[in-house]
Amino acid sequence: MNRYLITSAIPYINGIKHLGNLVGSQLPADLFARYQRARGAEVMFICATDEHGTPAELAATKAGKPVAEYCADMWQVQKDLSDRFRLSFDHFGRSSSKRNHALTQHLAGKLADNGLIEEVVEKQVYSKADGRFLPDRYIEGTCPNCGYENARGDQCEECTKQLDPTDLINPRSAVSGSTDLEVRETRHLYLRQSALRDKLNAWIDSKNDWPVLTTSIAKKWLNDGDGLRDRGITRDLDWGVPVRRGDQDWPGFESKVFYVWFDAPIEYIAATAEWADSNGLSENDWERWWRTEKGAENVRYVQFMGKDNVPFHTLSFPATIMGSGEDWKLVDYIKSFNYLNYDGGQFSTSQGRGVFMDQALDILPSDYWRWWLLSHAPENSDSEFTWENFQQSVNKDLADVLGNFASRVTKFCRAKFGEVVPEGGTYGTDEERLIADLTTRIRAYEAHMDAIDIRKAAGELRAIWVAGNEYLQSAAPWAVFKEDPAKAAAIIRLSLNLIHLYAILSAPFIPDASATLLAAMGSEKEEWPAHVRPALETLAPGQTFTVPDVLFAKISDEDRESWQSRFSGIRD
Ligand code: B3M
Ligand code: ZN
Repeated sequence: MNRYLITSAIPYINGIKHLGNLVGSQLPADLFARYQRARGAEVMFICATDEHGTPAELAATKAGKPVAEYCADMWQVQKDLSDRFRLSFDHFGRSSSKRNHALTQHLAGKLADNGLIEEVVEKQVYSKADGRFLPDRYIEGTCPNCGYENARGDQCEECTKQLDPTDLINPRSAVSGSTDLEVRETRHLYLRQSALRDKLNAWIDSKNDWPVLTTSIAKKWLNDGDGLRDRGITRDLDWGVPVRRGDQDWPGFESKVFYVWFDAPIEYIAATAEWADSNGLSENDWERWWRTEKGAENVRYVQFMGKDNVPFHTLSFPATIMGSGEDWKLVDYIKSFNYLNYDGGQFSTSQGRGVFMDQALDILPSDYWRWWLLSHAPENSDSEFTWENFQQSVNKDLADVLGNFASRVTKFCRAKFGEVVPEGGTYGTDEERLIADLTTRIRAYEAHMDAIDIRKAAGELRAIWVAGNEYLQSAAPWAVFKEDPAKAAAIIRLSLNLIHLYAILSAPFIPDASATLLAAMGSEKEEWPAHVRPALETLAPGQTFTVPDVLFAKISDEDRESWQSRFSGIRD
């Protein structure tokens, strides 16, 4: 059996995510997980909240809560929203878990044993006004690489370059805005990534099937040399994984924690252990996903993330894994995404610009969003959300094509034959042509889904829905019925089966609508259509069904305009 380990980049705990975040990692990962499950694969789908580091501390301060309490509350908020978006994680963990503490400390110990950790006295920015060091996001300024003015101390969002706080031009404190800063000395642990350059290079070079977006970013920072500069993996912060060497103290580091980007990817592994713990399972049950000597060599590991996360997943995290010398599973395929923009600008958490997950669900159910976001995923370039485009996609694809098909077929059947699959009649050339067409299209759909070409997969699914509509239009059972009711019965029987087929094929994109259709068709069979002809005989004559409620309501111009103005400003 195929086995897939699927991880989504773990969202920072610092607030509710916007739709750009959602489409850049969690949602496409869910699409792939649902699809592989439907194809009969064994899937382990993992996500978590990223709870350490400056983003968490800054957000907790802003919310006026102790950071541990803030994280616990916000985990619940994010968990509820991911449930409501139908993100089908096997486990939604927390990077602050005991498991992650222990595993992070363990891996740091292994790296040290292997000579890959160095103690360095480094220069850090200290803010006199704030009375503290300003690591990572505590400091903002101009990116030395691209000139972006709001770059943060750990990374420039604009050009994806990993930075050190001292690299920034015109630096200022993110806490107080103070520019009264000085450089002071402090001791930190460095990961000697540069020692792994050849190994990493060879590894990336072997990944010739990866998306260009992923490899181009990885190679850019690898070849530029700078991406593999040895970097500090500890910080002068209170909140985080305490620095320890395995289960031993690390002398001189008692009051320091590991850097958030050191422990966050380790949480992919730790969250799988949390999954086992919360299901009363054994070590072996999770290790078979992660340790090659325990079966993980037969697992295909796929990661999903936004492009700004690529350097950490192609360089730093693999350096941790490789450097440990242990048999941890390395990623097999990294699907990365460009940015989704919002109505002529950028989505922005810090500026509260765009539509956030909770707001989206306040106005429409998740399937509407899932369909638009996935069918417009920013795969090959940045893409843009506009309300006009959203209205058009929902009204055309979901309401006019899929929803209307289900409604016309079931209502016509109820009127002429009752709420039961009619018997009689045989197939003619129209039906044979449809079956041949669907066979080709479903195989193409599978190929795009297997390749994680999301827009192409959505396009093929839409074409599959359109094929049913065109068939119905040309077969015209309402006209045929008068002359040849048996033929009309055959057309309708086929069409009812098409609804069932659509429910199965569409479930990875729009799980709720699919469940509604399956329930209406009164069928529990959810088998993936290996062959179209038998799949179109799933609902046998005599089987009862019900007319489903309106599957997708159209978005009116008034709604569109009111949402457009409601979400034009800045969220408080
Ligand atoms: N939390 C950044 C983000 O949410 C970061 C991802 C970590 S993946 C290990 O985009
Ligand atoms: Zn930059």
